[in-house]
Amino acid sequence: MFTLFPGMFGGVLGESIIGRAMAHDRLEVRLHNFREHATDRHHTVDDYPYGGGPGMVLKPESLFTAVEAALGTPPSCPVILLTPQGKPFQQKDAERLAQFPAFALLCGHYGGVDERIRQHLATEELSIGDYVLTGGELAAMVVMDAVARLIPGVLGSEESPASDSHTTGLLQYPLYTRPPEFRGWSVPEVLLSGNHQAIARWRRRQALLRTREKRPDLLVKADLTEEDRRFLNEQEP
Ligand code: 6GU
Repeated sequence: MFTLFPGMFGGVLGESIIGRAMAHDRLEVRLHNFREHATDRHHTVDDYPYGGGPGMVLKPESLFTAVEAALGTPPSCPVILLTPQGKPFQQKDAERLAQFPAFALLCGHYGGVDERIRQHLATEELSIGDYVLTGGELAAMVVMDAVARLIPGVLGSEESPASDSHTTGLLQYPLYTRPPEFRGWSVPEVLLSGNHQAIARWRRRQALLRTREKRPDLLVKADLTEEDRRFLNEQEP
């Protein structure tokens, strides 16, 4: 991570699954505050845009120097700029990035970054959605978390990513745990039946219905069997 605000990462890196993976050396995250590479007396990292206009622009020098000091010239790993102009980050990007031994995330701030950072330092640009954040840090944490949980040993065996929503292309089926009745609301009978084939069929069908209801865009791209299609057609309102 190359950021002006390394303190923002403390909570995320110290807690829960990511914290455990870091403590067990299954994941390493290096935080680089590139302000430390600014050479002027005030450690300036931003400046006014040429041609005028609102907002400040992140200067190229200290970010280039910080990345090259950490990763060499040119860096041999992906260098990803987080920006609302980037390609929308998807599960397939997380799966792709999880294959690399390392990658760098560059967090922009202020009104934007000098175009030479995009053109000559970043190897790709990612956005986490169509809304604007104050900086790339939260987006970098989202990308880091989504990739980290795909690295072998980061999730426990109880937390397998194979059945994730977005890995299967469908939303996850409904989950229930004890008690079997809570405030008069019962767990679906089939889940208590012990019939694993019936449970698997129910879950698949619930995932199909739920995806059609909430994310019809995903259903179009999902890998459906003849049986899936038949079921959905029968359920048509
Ligand atoms: Cl990567 N950065 C910022 N500043 N805002 C965003 C974003 C990134 N992705 C969505 N909104």
